[in-house]
Amino acid sequence: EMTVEELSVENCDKEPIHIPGTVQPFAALIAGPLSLDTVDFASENLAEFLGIEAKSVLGNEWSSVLPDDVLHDIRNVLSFSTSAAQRERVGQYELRGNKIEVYAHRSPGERAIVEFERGEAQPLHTNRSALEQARLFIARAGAEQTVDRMLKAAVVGLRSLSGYDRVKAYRYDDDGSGEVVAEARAPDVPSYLGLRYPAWDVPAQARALQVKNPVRITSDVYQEPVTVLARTADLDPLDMSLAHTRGVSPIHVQYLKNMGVGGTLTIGLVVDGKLWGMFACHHMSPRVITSDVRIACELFGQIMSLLVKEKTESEQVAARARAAAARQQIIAETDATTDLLKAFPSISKVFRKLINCDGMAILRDDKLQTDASVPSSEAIRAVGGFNPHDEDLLKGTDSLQADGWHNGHDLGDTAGCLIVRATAAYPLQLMFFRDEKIKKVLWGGKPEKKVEDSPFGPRISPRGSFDAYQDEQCGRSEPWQLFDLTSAREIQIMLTQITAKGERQQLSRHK
Ligand code: BLA
Repeated sequence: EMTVEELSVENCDKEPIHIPGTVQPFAALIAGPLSLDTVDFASENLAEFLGIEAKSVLGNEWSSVLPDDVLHDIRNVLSFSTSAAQRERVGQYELRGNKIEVYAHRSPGERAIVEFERGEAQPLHTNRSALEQARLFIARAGAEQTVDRMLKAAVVGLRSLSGYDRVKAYRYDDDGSGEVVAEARAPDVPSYLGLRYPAWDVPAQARALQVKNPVRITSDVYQEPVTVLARTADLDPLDMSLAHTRGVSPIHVQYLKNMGVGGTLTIGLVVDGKLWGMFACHHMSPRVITSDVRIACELFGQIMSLLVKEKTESEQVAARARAAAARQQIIAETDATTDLLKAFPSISKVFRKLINCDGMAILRDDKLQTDASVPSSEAIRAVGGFNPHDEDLLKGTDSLQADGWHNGHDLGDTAGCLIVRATAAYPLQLMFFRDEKIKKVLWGGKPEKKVEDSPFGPRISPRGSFDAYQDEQCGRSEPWQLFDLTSAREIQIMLTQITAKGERQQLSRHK
């Protein structure tokens, strides 16, 4: 196991955050074998919830800690959980004078983990129940037609449901970096809308956990972590992947402090089993929301994930239809490949609506026409260098530099390129270019002052993240999405048809 001293920005993806050995003070836990014979683990704050000292229960039977009816209910919950375990509510009980909410799940390694939270309901700021609110906001967000608009409505709803000061929808790129794409916030709270973060900020193991267990609460960045005591030192560490009270990584706590945040709630958005994004909720002061609100937020996130998939698919269908219509239009107006070159200035406008890019070129033999932001003509010719052995009619890269396509010629602002060719044998190609991403990234809110003296170095701050993001994304464009490839495929068909038409016309002219 790593100590805090060994942690640094270079190795934070190695921190075993699923076995922190601590819980957060808002809840306590005990754990042991599924048989509930012995208590192997107990958090040091157990007495605050159950009135029994943690030290005194280690090694005892569970029946000496909890009344029979509670144990009976816990057994029931555990027997229903499959190995893809879910944390489930066992019930609310009066335990030594305290109202206690009890939650149980099977942890990886076939252990029972039981979490105890305080039962007194925190008054919501409306008299609607959390579930009613979730239903209402799901309906409102779901009524929007596109993913972007849905997320804008979703953050407003989730802010109302969760009560956090600032709620952001964050979208991951394939490389684990990401962007704040929607935000709802209290008026006096700084905005993070449009900000980008490097993959480091949510390291790989934390992203993997967001898939396993989408709910993550950090109740108070100033809290003292509570140690989880083990019966003996030789037990395998307790895997808290699915526990809500899992202790927080010290390096992440520092990051949140540097952001000026007191407490957070994060809900992972998982589409087709892959992490797609998250809702990140920040409160300027510490905040614990009751488990039922947390669960309503989780449900909200699950349904948003499904709707992301649904709306992405219908956007895809619409894009395909638009591309097909444009294809028909261009084919009708063009009757030979030469004409495609001549018509390029007006046709490029149609293309650029189909494929989101910063510039375009058409290259036939050595004839070149360009529109908007493109690399030098030498670079275009090098990139488009016709190779009759290359069978790919469609190929793209988000980094010409990294993929070595440009032979060292000047790329200007360009970083990414998508090439569409008529046929493998015919040297006609359309090229779509994208500028380097960091040239376009805006640092939305005023960058906070750099935190130089944080124990983990200056990287752990919003401004430091931006510098790291710039390093990480240097020489890259936005990646080409499925969306772009769908349109590109339509354009490819069009090129083939135009080429065939041109060849037919030439043939009849020669007759
Ligand atoms: C975890 N970092 C996280 C998590 C988020 C972020 C959402 C998931 C866990 C949680 O929500 O508490 C980052 N939060 C963000 C970002 C936004 C946000 C990008 O609201 C944007 C709006 N973090 C770093 C660096 C390291 C690091 C450099 O920036 C390590 C060197 C570590 N981040 C780190 C670790 C975790 C984490 C270890 C896991 C924390 C845990 O679960 O205990």
